[in-house]
Amino acid sequence: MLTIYSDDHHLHHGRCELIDGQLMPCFEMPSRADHVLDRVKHQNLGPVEAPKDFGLEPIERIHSRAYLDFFKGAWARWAAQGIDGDLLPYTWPARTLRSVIPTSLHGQLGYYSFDGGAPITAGTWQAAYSAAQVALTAQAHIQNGAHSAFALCRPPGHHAAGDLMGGYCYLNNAAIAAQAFLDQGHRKVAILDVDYHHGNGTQSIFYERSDVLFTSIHGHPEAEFPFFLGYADECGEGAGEGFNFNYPLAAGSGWDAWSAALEQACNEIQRYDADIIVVSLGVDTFKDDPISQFKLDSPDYLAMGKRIAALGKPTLFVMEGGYAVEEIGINAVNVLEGFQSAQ
Ligand code: SP5
Ligand code: ZN
Repeated sequence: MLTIYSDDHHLHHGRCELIDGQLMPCFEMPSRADHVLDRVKHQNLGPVEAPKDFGLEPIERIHSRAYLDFFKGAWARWAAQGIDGDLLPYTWPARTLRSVIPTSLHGQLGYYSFDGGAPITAGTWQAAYSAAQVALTAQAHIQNGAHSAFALCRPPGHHAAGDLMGGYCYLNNAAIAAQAFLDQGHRKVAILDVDYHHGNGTQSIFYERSDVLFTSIHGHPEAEFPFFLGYADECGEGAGEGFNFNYPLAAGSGWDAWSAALEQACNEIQRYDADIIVVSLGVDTFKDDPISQFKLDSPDYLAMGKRIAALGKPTLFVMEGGYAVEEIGINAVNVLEGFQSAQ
């Protein structure tokens, strides 16, 4: 399996995120992707290539021009104020407030974000832009006939909506790739989001559409981030009704409960008869993940890959979360090896 990887992810190294009432060192750190790359090489998964540059156009199919302009220019505006530290929001247009777009940097930052977990640093735009190109390059490889590819994206993407950053995510790499498949002639793309957290950004982007089926297995939002989306009764709206499937699971869930949900998601993907599958591959379902509450063990990820392979469709894997830094490589590559072994 071909892996697409860019060193540009090192340009994004946030200092702190707001978590448990404190500014804590970011769990989403550069060594995550380094460990995955090391494991890809160690296991001889296949060649590793740098991304091509497809420009902004395929990104603008998912994200608004205003959001992209803000994100691209935010650091320069912040640096001009001469304040030390990352750019982090602190006020959001919650209920009773107006969703106006203020002129001030922090006002706009609140408007274009939903949590205090996605700091903007000097290199965040470039890293996120390159991660989107990683996803698009892997997408192009499948478009040209490959059965699978691995987009080793960092920063991750599935929490990012059309004009919203948050949850360590800025550009929705999986959604950008899914849209590219459609723009290049495919009719139906299924997204399988296996990250521990609900992919609220991806769901919202495709919620009123039937050309992308969204399925997600995740910690129940009653008790888990992102709290305000990811319930089982969210089924899609308008033309998208019946094309959104959430499988929220209780804290402490292990492979038995998780694989039962995977079975249901796979049955929906089969019924949908997708041309292509995009997997939002988070491995923060691991038992030792520092911010998550599921109990999957490393061999379970091999079984996960095998089950996905049994769908028999061309499959693009897009890296999302996973914060047990030492094991993230083993677990992510286990999914890919499980997939390959079932070919
Ligand atoms: C891409 C991705 O996986 N994003 C996840 C963002 C999660 N941010 C909020 C984490 C809150 C964790 N709370 C448990 C803290 C344990 N001390
Ligand atoms: Zn996650």
